[in-house]
Amino acid sequence: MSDIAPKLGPIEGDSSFEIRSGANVCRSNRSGTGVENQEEVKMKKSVFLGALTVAGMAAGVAAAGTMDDVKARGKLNCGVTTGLVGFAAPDSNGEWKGFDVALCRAVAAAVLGDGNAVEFVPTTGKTRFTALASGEVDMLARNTTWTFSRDVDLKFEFVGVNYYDGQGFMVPKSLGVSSAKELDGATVCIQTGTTTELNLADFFRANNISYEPVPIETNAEAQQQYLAGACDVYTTDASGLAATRATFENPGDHVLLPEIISKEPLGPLVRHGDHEWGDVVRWTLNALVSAEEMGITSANIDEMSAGTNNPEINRILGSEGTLGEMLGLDAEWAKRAIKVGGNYGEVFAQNIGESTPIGLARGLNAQWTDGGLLYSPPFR
Ligand SMILES: N[C@@H](CCC(=O)N[C@@H](CS)C(=O)NCC(=O)O)C(=O)O
Repeated sequence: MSDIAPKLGPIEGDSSFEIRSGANVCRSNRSGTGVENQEEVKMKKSVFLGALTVAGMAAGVAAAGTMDDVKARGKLNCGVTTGLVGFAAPDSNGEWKGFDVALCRAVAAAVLGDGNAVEFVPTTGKTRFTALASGEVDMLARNTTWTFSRDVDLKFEFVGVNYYDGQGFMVPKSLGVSSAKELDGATVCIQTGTTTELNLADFFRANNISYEPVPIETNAEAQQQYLAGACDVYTTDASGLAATRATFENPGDHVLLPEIISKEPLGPLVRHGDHEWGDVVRWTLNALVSAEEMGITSANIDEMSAGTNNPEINRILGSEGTLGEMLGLDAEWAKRAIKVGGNYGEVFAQNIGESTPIGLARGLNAQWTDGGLLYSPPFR
């Protein structure tokens, strides 16, 4: 971790840094009813101090020009999770695989011509923002929810949404619970520094029920604690619950409760102020989404890039127009990005889709043409 980490994270023993709720760098309280008024007052003070620190760092680092740094380094430093199978985790050969990993590789292929030119930097819910603000990573592709305070206060730029999600609850079937509203008095495993922590407090408060948080830092730890019975419930993004349950020995012994208590638009982010770099990451994601909409797949991309009778496909794949040049890249940037892992739909199907153990339906993540929310702006 970079040496500026302590500036961003909560400082032990300094009560003014106990909760950075608005910025989602928080420590759980164990009072059982979520965030209390007294702590909200402290939060305001710490958010102000934290914002100054982060703004200073982000501005300093962004001025350097991330694209030039990445090109000079010959490698993209991509911040991912510490491990969430299907989204980002090393396989048995130590090779990073997953839905978020595919986006890192696509950006590396667009900028550096090589989808393997990526240093995957594991980050937790707590360390991810420090890693990005300090310049330790060039981007985050890590189950991170786009919120007002992360954008405005922490000074990051979410360049799009690659997974529309919401927060859910998982319980052992043996608990006999069928609704989150029946969880009064439950112990809840929850990752610190997340929106999850804040939504949980809101949900229990709104329903006038109490809980005992069991704070944990990584998904691996959550899984361990939950399976050991240290908490009755595990709550996080519904996609994360599905991914975690898929790794259990007996997934059928655990149920996801029907309530989805929040909106969690998950997407890649970069530092505020470096628009050239933000554009590259944004349009790489858009290229994967548009490719699916237009029927460009890893199987037909070579053929299509020779030219088709659809001008937008030609502009994406570089046989017409100068979009690559406008980005500071060559004509084939998007072709390379799409070729690495396929279009958005291929990446989804291969890593987290219905035919994988994670088994996620496209749902909100279907193309707008299929009733979903995926909608890339036009390539023109
Ligand atoms: N989307 C939420 C939660 C993100 C989060 O940290 N999720 C956990 C649970 S699915 C995760 O990705 N853990 C992976 C890890 O521990 O490295 C946020 O942005 O705060």
